[in-house]
Amino acid sequence: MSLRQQQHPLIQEWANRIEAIWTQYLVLSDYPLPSEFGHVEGRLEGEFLVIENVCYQAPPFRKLHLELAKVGTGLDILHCVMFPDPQYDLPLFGTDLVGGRGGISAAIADLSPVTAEGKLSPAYHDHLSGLSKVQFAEPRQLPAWGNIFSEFCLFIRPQTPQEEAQFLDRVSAYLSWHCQQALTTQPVPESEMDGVLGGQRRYCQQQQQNDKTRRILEKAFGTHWAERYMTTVLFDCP
Ligand code: 18B
Repeated sequence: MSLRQQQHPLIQEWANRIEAIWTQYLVLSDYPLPSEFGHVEGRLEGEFLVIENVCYQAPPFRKLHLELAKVGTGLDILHCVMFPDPQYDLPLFGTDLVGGRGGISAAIADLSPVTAEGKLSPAYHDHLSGLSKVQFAEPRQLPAWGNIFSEFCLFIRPQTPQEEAQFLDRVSAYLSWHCQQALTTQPVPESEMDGVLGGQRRYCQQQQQNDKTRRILEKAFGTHWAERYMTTVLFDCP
């Protein structure tokens, strides 16, 4: 049985939808992830940690990364980030689902701005502002490093199957819109590329401060490996 089939149902569904939306809108080709990182296994406090990575490139994205991880039988994780080519002033789409036996504890998705002013473009801002309002019983508080996220960041602990479905619908809408928008976006002039790159770098630096992610990787694979993985596979910057 594949790792995906052993994951929490919401994780399976979100992973399938992400791939379906990518396939619908983008022209995917393989991304050369170092082969040692495709499928990874380690041990965490006597429990097994399995990681499976799927990675593509597709104009105008330099890297589309979807990762599924399972820690023992108790913790399932989905992680996904879409990195645009630095010639495009596009936000970074990122999402994380973390689930235990008690259900999904963290469901996060955002379109995070990369420009110096930390603002989404008017097109994104207007579109996202215009979506119907959604309410969740248990919104969660972002940690301090989360100042990279936009005002449209969803971070919740879903309470019911209805809330799980509502989360999926909303974040699928973010992702579909983002793919369509990306395809019509023009490259920035050379002089603005540094600003975009700087924004992507800042996003990666902040994400690398997520101790909850780092701790799991360190326990299973050691500090050195965790650092390399977080800076080259999860949040690398050109
Ligand atoms: N992340 N997550 O991706 N993380 O990668 N994640 C957790 O219920 C992993 C991203 C984000 O409250 C938790 O508290 C592992 C992206 C935020 O301090 C665990 C991997 C985003 C939090 C993990 C992984 C992102 C968070 C705790 C590699 C957003 C809350 C779960 C496979 C776009 C942090 C909980 C806080 C939490 C683990 C966000 C265990 C190992 C792309 C904001």
